[in-house]
Amino acid sequence: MTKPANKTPPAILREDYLPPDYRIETARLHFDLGESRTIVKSQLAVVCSHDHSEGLRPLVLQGQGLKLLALKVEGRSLREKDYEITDEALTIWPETDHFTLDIETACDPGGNTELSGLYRATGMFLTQCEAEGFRKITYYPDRPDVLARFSTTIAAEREKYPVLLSNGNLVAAGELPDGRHFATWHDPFPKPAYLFAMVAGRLARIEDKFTTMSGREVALHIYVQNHNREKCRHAMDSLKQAMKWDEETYGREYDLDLFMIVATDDFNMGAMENKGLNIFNSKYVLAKSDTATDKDFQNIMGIVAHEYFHNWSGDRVTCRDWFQLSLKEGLTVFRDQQFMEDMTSPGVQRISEVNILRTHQFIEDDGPMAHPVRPDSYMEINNFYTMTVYNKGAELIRMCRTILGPEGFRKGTDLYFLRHDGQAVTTDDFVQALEDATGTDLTQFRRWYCQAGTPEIQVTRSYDALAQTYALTIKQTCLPTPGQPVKEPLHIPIALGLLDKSGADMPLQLVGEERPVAGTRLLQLREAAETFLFIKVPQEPVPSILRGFSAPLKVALNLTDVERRFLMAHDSDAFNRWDAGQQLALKLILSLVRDYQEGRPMALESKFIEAFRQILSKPTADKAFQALILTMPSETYLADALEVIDPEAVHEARKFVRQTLAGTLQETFLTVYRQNQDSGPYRLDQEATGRRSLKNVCLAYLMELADGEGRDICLRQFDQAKNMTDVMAALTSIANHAGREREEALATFYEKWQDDSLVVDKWLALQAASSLPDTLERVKALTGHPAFTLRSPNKVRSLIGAFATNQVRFHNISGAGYAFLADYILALDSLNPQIAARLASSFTTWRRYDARRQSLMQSEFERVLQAPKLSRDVYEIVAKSLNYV
Ligand code: B3K
Ligand code: ZN
Repeated sequence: MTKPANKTPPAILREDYLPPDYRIETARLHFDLGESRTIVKSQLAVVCSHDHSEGLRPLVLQGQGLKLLALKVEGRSLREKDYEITDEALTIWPETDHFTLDIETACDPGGNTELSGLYRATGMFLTQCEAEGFRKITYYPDRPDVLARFSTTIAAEREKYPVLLSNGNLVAAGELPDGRHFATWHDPFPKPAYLFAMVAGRLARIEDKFTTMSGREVALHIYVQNHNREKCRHAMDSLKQAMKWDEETYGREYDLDLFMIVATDDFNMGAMENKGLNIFNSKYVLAKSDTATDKDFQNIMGIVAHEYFHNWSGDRVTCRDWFQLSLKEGLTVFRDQQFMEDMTSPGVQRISEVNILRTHQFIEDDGPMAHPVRPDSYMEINNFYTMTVYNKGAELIRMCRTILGPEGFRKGTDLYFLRHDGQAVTTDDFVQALEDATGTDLTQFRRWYCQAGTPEIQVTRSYDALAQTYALTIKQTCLPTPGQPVKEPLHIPIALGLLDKSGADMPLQLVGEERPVAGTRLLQLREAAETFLFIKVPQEPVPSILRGFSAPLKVALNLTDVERRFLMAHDSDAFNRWDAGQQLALKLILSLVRDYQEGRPMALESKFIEAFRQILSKPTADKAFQALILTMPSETYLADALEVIDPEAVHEARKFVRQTLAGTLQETFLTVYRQNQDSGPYRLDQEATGRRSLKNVCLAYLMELADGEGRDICLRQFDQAKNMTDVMAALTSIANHAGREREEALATFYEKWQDDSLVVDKWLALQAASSLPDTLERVKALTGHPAFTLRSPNKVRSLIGAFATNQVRFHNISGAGYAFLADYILALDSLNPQIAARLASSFTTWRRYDARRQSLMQSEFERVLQAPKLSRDVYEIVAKSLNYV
């Protein structure tokens, strides 16, 4: 097929950035809410910000899907010849360097299925403005470097919309004729339009309060639908913990008298940090132990904290342009990770962060959409809310902290917040503040922001017994990525330890140093290859490299199995203890994959089983950690290690390992399962959640056996468990085994929970993730189920999204999974392009598969591209995947 050049939207380039020509000092908005027609009046105080000695430049205001009703400058209506209007913008030619602009427009919130801008869903009016939704509400300079003080009046029918909210503080409210009422809000902090929010609806309010470190009282309000009012306690507690933590850890105090969270079922993403008025997907607010899993509780805590932390890292200091997105997202993800490390088990939390990075971000960095943490170009900014910008961005901040040390880093962030408060800045400004506060040179470190791709370090070691020296030679490489054929060496912090024969960390002394350092130490790699020479090393150590995953890269180091088992048993670093086990399992499963592919019988070596048995049977204080060590690497992670991905072989080999372990160690699994039963009331502390994880890992292994006791235990747990963690663990295993019990359990579950939308999402997702051969048929049938609708992003993610990440079923060699996904990308594209584009991303790894699968996926891509009208969102993903642009 030839490249459809005419469809290609223009790329926006970072290097084209120009400061805005006009500032907006104040924005006074008035909303007259109507379901199919809402009138927005906007009064802007406009001030010229360019040198106009040669004349004033035109003022360009972005706008989409709006009907212009009136336009006045200084109170005088403009005639049609005085302005220009296109599908994207309104342009006027100012005659003075400051003036008042009045704009009146109409929009249709009821017809807005994109859930961007102002929309109506589940009886509420809501807004979502990041990144470019404000332009769907009114004509405005919709860019993050235009900061204005907003006042917002909302008028609506009182009966249907008793609650009217916007950013800042409530300054007036009252009655209007015809059963309508109004509320006026004022936000004293200048902000870009992407942080604007407005909500109107019939909502219940849950209240609490927080006293800040300077003694101010802040009212905390969570708004939900009335039937959900009992499910907000955990979110509220998480918010208060986050507020306190940010004061203690970063010295950041909340700045308004009121902080609000609104929960909605209809939301394109997780949540949004609008100033003083966060809007959340209800999935990340609502939880009770019988409806939410331990993982849900944890996600709520992390996301509530994340959005709250944005108040400083995002709202008070914001981004100059969208290429700088990681300025706020990378920093805020890092802050929420640190918070979770402090609130839960740091090792377990770090493992889950690295798991996400290695299984998803590494793959993105290796594919057609690979981009630097600070991208250089985009077609549709919504496609760049990626793992790279968020999670790799957070790793960059973590590396800065490792290089500067905790105190230096805190000095750096203090300077950053002080220097840039109220400004829209760049990632470079952030790094500059760290440098200025500590006198550290991060020039080379900055390359991490502009180079895409996952680097690899190759480590070779040599011990000289006579000289008692130990040399580590570390080489760094990074493969080319789209548009970046050559990579420069990065500044890489490598935390490491050397273990002596007893398993203790040796004191470490590099040649030229006066005295040794105890425990973990930091090496800073700057060259393409460097040798680090340790002296006074009395015996050959076992190296523990990249402790705590101190840099986002791959490590090639030829440890023996014996050394890996030694690290698993002794490493003082929890992350490396876990990773030694993962690398052992990875190597083993990959060799079984080859056996499977070449028709040899698969067999598991007894040493592996023995090591596994020891971990399983040894009582451990941190049971959540124990559960992680007992979990085999995911199919996605295993697949990524193969030259050509073979989803079926990966699935079979992994299953074989699990079945063999279950068969050999059945009694031990049963004992550990029983020992970790908890018949008392539900608790959410680490001890209780750890027990549940360990017990449920055992249950899943036991369920691998066709004739074992596992099935009965699992059905019993499903019937009797009082908390959703245990119910879901049982039902997930049941859904992976065909038979009457499966159908009954799924039906019983739906019957019980059909009115709880979030629980129904779980029911859809676990069926879509099942490894059974009939999964696609089942998913197709579920698209016709009354619980499913294409209009709800949560439902689409739960069913279609979960299926698209089901390695073995989605990639079935028939290609039926691909055709199914492409149909849904096309169907969704006209309703909600952001969600359609997210689904399309599941195809971006297509070149990693065999020729047959490649060609099947490619033809689906081409079918999508043939669509007469395709959004910029989907177009960019598909065209870049095919190398057309
Ligand atoms: N900043 C929002 C994400 C907006 C996504 C726009 N497509 C949530 C967050 O990262 O906190
Ligand atoms: Zn964020």
